[in-house]
Amino acid sequence: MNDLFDLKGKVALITGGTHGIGMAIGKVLGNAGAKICVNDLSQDKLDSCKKEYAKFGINVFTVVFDVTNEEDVDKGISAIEKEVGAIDILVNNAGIIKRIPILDMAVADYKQVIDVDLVAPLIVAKRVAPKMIEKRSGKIINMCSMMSVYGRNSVSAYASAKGGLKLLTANMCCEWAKYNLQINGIGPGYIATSQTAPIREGGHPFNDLVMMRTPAGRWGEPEDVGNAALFLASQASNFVNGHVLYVDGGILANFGYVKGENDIPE
Ligand code: NAP
Ligand code: GCO
Repeated sequence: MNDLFDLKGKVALITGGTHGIGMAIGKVLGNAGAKICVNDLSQDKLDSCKKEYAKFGINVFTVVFDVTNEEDVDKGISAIEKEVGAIDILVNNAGIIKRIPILDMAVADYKQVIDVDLVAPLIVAKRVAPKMIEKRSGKIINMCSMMSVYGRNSVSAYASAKGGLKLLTANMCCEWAKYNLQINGIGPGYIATSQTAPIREGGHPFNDLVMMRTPAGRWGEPEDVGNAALFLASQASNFVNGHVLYVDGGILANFGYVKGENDIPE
């Protein structure tokens, strides 16, 4: 059973893996034996993440590149292929969010979120998939969201991107599954990271909403997502394809509120 989750000899790239969900995924896949590569926009963040990974015995390979820039991505992936090896597991994790009501949002802001959260996973996958296809083996995990299926006020750009990423994942599956590539998404619910800190900390009312709407009654931890990524990166998921695995404490299953026992009329 353990061999199914053994990633020894595999090379994994987690984009934006210097903290948050990406780092949690890097630690779990590294702990399963994969050689971990991460990129970021910032060399400083890459340098400090090296120390954090090292605390877990993971010697991470770091490379600076902007996932939205095709030339940058090509140079970055070439460096990984030269120094570490061809990528077996790609986690398209890098992402941004802008919380701006539609009428207040500049089109440039909308386009920037689409570029990072939807176009960049295409750019990176287009660069990585050909070698996976040659090898007839590869795992791609696109970081979707519960906003791949739900909207909410102020996150139109983000939800548009994550909704598109759900169907880009399906289309990668349609075109590449025949080469033994498994391309799936992960749809985290509300996870305690720097991205959600503005709506979670300081008594923000959104925190109460998440606590009431999430049957598990808590925010997710990055490690909750990391564990799901191990399944989708391993042999255990070889017949799972084009799927989005939601890691959300049950929020998508819940129309109602959860507040203690029977506080809300049935
Ligand atoms: P985060 O803390 O904001 O981390 C995002 C990472 O992406 C950062 O390392 C960031 O680097 C990197 N990044 C952004 N733009 C980039 C670019 N152009 N090129 C390279 N790297 C770039 O977010 P998180 O909460 O860990 O989320 C990670 C992923 O999960 C995102 O795709 C997010 O949409 C998704 N997600 C998060 C939640 C949640 O509740 N937290 C829920 C569902 C989905 P810098 O720090 O240097 O900018
Ligand atoms: C928000 C949050 C969400 C989470 C996540 C939920 O402002 O609603 O940031 O978008 O990041 O995507 O799945």
